[in-house]
Amino acid sequence: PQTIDLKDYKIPDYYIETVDLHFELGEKQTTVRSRLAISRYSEAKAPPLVLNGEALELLSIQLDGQVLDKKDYQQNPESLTLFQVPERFTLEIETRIYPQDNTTLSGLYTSGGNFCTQCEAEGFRRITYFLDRPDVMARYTTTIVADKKKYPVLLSNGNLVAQGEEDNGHHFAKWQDPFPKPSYLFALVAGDLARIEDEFVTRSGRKVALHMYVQSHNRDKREHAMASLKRAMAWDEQVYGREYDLDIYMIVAVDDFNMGAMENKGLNIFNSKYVLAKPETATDTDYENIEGVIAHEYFHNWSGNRVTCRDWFQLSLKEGFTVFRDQQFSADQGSPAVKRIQDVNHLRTYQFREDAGPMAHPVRPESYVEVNNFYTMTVYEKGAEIVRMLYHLLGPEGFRQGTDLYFDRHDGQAVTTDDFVKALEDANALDLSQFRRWYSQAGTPELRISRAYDAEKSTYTLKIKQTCPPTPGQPHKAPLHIPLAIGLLDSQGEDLPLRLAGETTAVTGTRVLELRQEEEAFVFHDIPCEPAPSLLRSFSAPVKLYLDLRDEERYFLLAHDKDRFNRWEAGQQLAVKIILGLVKDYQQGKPLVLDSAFIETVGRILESDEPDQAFVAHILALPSEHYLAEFMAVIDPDAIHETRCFIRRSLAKALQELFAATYQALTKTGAYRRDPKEMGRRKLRNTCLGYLMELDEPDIRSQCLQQFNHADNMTDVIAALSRLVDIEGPERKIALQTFYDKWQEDSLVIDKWFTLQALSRRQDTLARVQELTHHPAFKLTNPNKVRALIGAFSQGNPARFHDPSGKGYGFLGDYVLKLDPLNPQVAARLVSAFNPWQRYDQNRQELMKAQLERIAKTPQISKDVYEIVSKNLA
Ligand code: B3K
Ligand code: ZN
Repeated sequence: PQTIDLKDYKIPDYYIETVDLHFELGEKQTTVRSRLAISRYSEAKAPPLVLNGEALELLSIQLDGQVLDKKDYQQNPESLTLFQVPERFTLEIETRIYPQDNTTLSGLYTSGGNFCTQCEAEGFRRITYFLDRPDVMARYTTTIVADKKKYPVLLSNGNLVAQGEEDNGHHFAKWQDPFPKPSYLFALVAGDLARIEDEFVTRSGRKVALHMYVQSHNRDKREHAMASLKRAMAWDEQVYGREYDLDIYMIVAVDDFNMGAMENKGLNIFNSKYVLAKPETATDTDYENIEGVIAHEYFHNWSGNRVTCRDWFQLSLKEGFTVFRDQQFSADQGSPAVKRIQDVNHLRTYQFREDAGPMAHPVRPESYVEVNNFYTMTVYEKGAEIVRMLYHLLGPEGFRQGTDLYFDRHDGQAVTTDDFVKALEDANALDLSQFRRWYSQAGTPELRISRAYDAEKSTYTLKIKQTCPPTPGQPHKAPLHIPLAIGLLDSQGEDLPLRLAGETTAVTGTRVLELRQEEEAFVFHDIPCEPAPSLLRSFSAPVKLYLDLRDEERYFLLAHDKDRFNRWEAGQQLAVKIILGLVKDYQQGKPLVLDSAFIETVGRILESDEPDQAFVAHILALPSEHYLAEFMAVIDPDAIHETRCFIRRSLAKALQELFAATYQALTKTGAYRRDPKEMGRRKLRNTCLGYLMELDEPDIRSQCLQQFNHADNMTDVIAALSRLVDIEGPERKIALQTFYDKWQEDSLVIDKWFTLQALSRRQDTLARVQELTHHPAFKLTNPNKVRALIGAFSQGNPARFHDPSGKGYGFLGDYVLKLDPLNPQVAARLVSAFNPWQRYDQNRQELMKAQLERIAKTPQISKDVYEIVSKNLA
């Protein structure tokens, strides 16, 4: 397979101004007629016109009304080349495709009997021949013809301009999108779907019809998504001054979808998992995810659609920025500290691991084999962190001025991450040249900090050294421009006023230091006593921080820091240190003993009157096994798992009464509600239940089963079931069967049933997962099912996946190979579970490597899987 390089980017030789599409949808085949108005850009020469196309049957081509002869063009599996074309012309192409057989879920395919599309990144070329690249922006008109009974709903981008009946029971709809767009934002939907209508009035008074389409049995699960959409629309007006621009905004939910959702202009298509919710079937986390994804896709209308990417190397231009926007939005809906904790947890667990492995790449990658492999944690989440750093550096107002200029300057254009930074720079008269390295340099920077207090001079000095480990293709790194938010606490826990040498006034509260050198020192004056340093507040930069705090300082920060993120972080650091210490003991066969100061602290937190109960629950949660693994030179999944379980059990034993009393005290009063307070209550209560279940006592087990049986919402049901799946007692089987019997018709709920079993701590989990792949509800062609079972097992259950026998690896290898011919994108995601293989012991390394080699030498693997596997073996 061929590698595409950023340095080879050239502006297109030809542009397409208008696209007129005509679809005849049928059960067996679909024909697509496209009329393109094309004009040459390069004037000096007349280069051949090379159109992208894959899996297409070419029926005919006409140039300015003349049927072309075979000798006028050349057809390849991936392109169609016309050698001689005029400066301006009309090209008419007719192709035939087979959506019913399209298991890749890219291009036009069917899901549950309905037609839908997914064109990002390169799916449009699977519908018709085209210049399928984001810098070719055209105006689209789309006519859809289909059987009226089977497909009463016919949708595409923009406004409906005509509809009517045809003979033989067919009908048609014609849609016109006034905004020029790249082909990846094209969408079409046809099917039998229920429509739910609402309306939003923009602040300038424009009425926007909001239409949501779901399968009719899901009608009762639509409210939350619709309400979230309206909140997102209002928020984008208030916070970014961005209004919606069409008269209609449509959302369609489908069950078969490769990712979360897609921001097609005016016609978002969603994985039903991110739309459908009612309290009985969706957890609080599901509700939060839906709100976040609905907002994310909506925000793309400006950050992505009105201003789009020049090429796929610029993907973070829209994704990093839009993730940052959805994070801000979600923070504003509930507890900002909790949102930040969740996002940082996710980043540090998965993005840091990616950045330290064979797939490490800059936020603006330099090359790819398959662009779909670059919809990564790095492009999305680290990309969002870069935008967040800009926000810290510019402040809220400067940042807003920058984004206003960006949207203004580039509306209707396809641009680069550099254009984004330039707009922020120009609006603020600030030099961001060093900052730009964040886009081109891969790897997680490390900050080593030492501190010194001089009582005589009343000065406090922070010495900071920054480094960044080498990553594939980047052995040496240059220093970055890093915003480091800090506070210094006096003995009462109050922030000291901070004045640096040379300054006349002090700043009270958090202050942002700007690091630029490999090594630098900051000297603070008038510091009356040795302070406790609270560094990297709210995680102001995506870096690893090394600072040798004493335990008592961490306990102090956990109790007093004004920055709530750092309070949580102090607790996490304590837990990491204790767990890693015990991991060593475990490896050396020593008896495990849990530090009593830690137990006391956990007790105090449980008893505290902190009103944000979700925040308390996060403090009580031990770092995940994956996150702990990041701290080990050679990852020992058994030791991590056993030690972590030991600590949970020890805490439960020591604090049993307190956990039980808290669980009782947090019992629901009144009817089910879903607001931040109630969600926090449920979260903390279920945290207590989780600890109590570590004791595996009959009384507690029956209490858990009781909760499982009587809860009126899925959050509490899942919390109970996720503990029951670990135990040996009879309650496990009973609960799993009850759950299945009750929800077997609800595919999204059954996904949860698969996942909980895949995540079970039990020794026989792999055998059970294998058995479940033969369950009638499991479908290899449905990505949600694959992720729920195989994805959860291989990426969410390290103790069982990394069984030293290698059986877990063999199982994953088998399924990668089974899935690859059907859906390469999802197969590539699965195989990525092997990415950190070199971080394990010799035995596991060899076993994982054997699977990678087996996959690599399988004939005809997709370029998606090939790219991941070959980078692993390089
Ligand atoms: N832009 C889409 C992702 C498309 C992924 C293609 N493999 C969803 C999103 O990020 O909003
Ligand atoms: Zn996105």
